[in-house]
Amino acid sequence: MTAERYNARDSEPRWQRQWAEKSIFVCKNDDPRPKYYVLEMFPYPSGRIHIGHVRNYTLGDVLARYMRANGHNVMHPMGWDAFGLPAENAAIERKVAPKAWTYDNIAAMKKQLQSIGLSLDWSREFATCDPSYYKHQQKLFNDFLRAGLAEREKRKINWDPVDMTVLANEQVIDGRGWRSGAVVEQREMNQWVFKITKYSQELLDALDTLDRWPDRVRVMQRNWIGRSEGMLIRFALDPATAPNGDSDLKVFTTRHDTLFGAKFMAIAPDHPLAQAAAAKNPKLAEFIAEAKRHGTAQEIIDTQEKQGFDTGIKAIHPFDPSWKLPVYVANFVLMEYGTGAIFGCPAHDQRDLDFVNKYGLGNTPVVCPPDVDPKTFVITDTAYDGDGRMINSRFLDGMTIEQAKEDVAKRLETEVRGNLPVGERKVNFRLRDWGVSRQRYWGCPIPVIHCPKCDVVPVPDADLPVVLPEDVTFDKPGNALDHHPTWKHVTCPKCGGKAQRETDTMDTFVDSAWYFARFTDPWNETAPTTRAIVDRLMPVDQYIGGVEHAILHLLYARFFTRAMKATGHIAYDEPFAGQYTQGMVVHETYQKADGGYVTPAEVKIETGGNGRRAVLMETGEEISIGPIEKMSKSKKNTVDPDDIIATYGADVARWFMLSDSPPDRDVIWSDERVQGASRFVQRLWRLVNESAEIAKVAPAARPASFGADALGLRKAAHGALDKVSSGIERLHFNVCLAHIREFTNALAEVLGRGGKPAPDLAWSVREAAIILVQLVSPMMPHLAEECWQVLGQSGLISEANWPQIERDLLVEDTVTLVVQVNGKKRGDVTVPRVAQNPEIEAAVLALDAVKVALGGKAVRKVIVVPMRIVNVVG
Ligand code: ANZ
Ligand code: ZN
Repeated sequence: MTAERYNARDSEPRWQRQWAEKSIFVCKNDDPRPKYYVLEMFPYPSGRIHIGHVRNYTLGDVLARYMRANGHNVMHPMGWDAFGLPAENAAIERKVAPKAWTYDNIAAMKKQLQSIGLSLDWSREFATCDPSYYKHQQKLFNDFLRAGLAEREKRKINWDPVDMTVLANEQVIDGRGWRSGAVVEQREMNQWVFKITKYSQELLDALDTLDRWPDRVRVMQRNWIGRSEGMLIRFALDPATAPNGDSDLKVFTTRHDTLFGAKFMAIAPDHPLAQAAAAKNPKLAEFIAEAKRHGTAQEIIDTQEKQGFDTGIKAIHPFDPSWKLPVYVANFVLMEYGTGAIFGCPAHDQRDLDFVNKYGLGNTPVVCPPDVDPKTFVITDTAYDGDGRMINSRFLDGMTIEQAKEDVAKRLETEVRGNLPVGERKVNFRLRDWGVSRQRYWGCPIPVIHCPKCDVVPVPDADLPVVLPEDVTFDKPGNALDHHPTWKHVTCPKCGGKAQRETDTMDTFVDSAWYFARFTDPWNETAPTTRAIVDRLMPVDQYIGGVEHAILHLLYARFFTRAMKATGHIAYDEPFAGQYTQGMVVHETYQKADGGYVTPAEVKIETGGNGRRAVLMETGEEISIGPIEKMSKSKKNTVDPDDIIATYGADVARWFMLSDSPPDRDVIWSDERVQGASRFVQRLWRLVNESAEIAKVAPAARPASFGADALGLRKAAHGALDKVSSGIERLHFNVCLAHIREFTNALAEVLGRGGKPAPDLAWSVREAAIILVQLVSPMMPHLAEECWQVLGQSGLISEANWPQIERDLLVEDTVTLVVQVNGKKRGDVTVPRVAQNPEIEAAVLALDAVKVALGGKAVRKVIVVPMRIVNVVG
């Protein structure tokens, strides 16, 4: 009998309704079973789910369903990262209120997410723009402020002089305001910062404990924190040349061993000494203004040409009072790093070398590579930053770099000028404190009040939340909170006088730095967390998201965890025990002769003798097939999840997402392969229906013994069960799918034999079909529920326990054979089960024990008794 085709459109909504009605994915905080917390990075409510979301949430869902079937109290929540600029842009462009726009988008995207069949606990849902969420964030801010973990600091911001507004970095395009086109200025303003640098060393050290994080993410964090061991050295300034009587120039260096190779000093354009010198030198002032116009951010500095301006100031070498070094203002020295000043050693630093070659300052090598003659060692265009011995360095000559560093450090630490040591050892971090002030409306208000008498006064905890006003207008550029007629005018909580609210809101990275902790008890109205609950449900056991968040989001979350611990909100140290970065969904691009892009839906792919060609369906025009790229609207190479689900069903989309590549690699979207996934769904459906017919006549009780056919099938079933189970635990989903396909073939082969199976085989077919359906249930849960019914199983498969593996059915991949020489046991050898005699013989003859026993005699014969013994006759 042939079953009807599986109809996803009918089946999927039906099961989704049942799951929701029975609340089976709701996690109870008092559930006594071991907890397992799976979390995918929550989405920004842009309006529509894209295919990358489908991949992200499917990966997490497979794990969540698997852990649930394995007896865990699984928490798999979902929420919305809902503050941010796009809502304000929509307000400006389309005149819709940011709040309405955001919540409408959330409603639309929630429907879409539900159509994917994810096992989410929606009872914990919140959006970061809910006052009931950001109220607690404001409380955390207050706590951090009291604990010295939040501070006010003068910071540079991007100022648009035409729109008279502060711009986010993303709003500065090629140095100009995105809307006005005006050249953006850097201004100093008071900003709130979180003191993440207090934890620099700890954030670095703890990376070593995160053994379930990808190495590349840990490396990226390590580099971002950027620990350097070096020295601060005070160079004396030649009094005859120093402006304003400055006597010292302090530099940070990691290469104090190279001091005798110094050729110049360089300071940042905004270094105080540069400012002082510029006051007397208009040309220098102009140079500095120009450098600042280009920006002083690291990325800009790395790409622009190195330029300097000789200030005329001279610095004196710490080991030789007669040695004077020119002080330049240079566009490659950052004010924000170290001391904003360096000594340049061109022979051993490429940047310094480029600089001296441009200004004719020459170089002296002071480290000679091993096996190179110091007399002939010269540097021209390529600096040498490798290992070697010191040369041209007076008392350091002959030392290793490390010895020279140590010697210099000891000397400079003990040498005193003006009551202070000339040098001190210093550990420097690249990590900066986290500036969180944003001059924007759609964000969490920073809960402080500025009073002319009392200065900064936190809003009392009892008065939280400070709620965003909804009656705002966006007709003027800048921060709508600032323009609001009444919102910012308040009385000071301390003195009762007239005061003003802070109108800055928090960086949206703050919202996402602790939401995962809030999911543990989003119902707590009085505190951000409930200690007894959060400390039990956290950390997140498996966090999954895009690699674009490998640095900032994950680092901020790790900082927040420490700050929340310090202020008594939690007890654990790290938020994410396991972390996984998934690859992107990519697709071919298609271009017309005129260069315009066309969507995959408009293109027909033809495969023929000379490869693949693409034609535009409407006109038959030949289209060129471009490179495979990340899906993007501009390249029109996107596929809409709604279309895919409507055409094939969510299970097919899920199966495809898991099948082709390991989850951390990019997956190439291909219609042909999606159709392949769809065919597999129908095949599985047919096989399960056929198996169900046999299952009906199978004995209920387990047979006492199994014949060869039945045993073969059982081995295939339990082998697949074993491999898929461990594969899911390691997130090797593509490998799991390959094993499932292989097992499906084994079952199909048995069914294909036809005839009436013996009772033991019939029993084994039923067992195999049940296992097969359970194996696919984390990946294709709707199809699995439908099959579960066909097989006459009770309840929902989403609530069923994972099948028990019968270990004695697991076929060993290798066998161990006894090795004899002339009939006497000399050892044993382990070979692949499938190994043929020549391979076994070679392995045996390579054994030391065999060589010794043969004592140089030639081998006459090797006898292999399959699976048991190898006898070497010599
Ligand atoms: C002399 C020297 C000689 C250096 C040499 C390097 C090689 P990391 O490892 O990243 O900490 N430096 C210090 N402050 C700087 C600033 N504000 N802007 C630009 N460069 C700065 O790098 C430390 C090195 O970067 C320091 O060591 C300094 O140059 C430079 F053969 O001092 B070095
Ligand atoms: Zn006051």
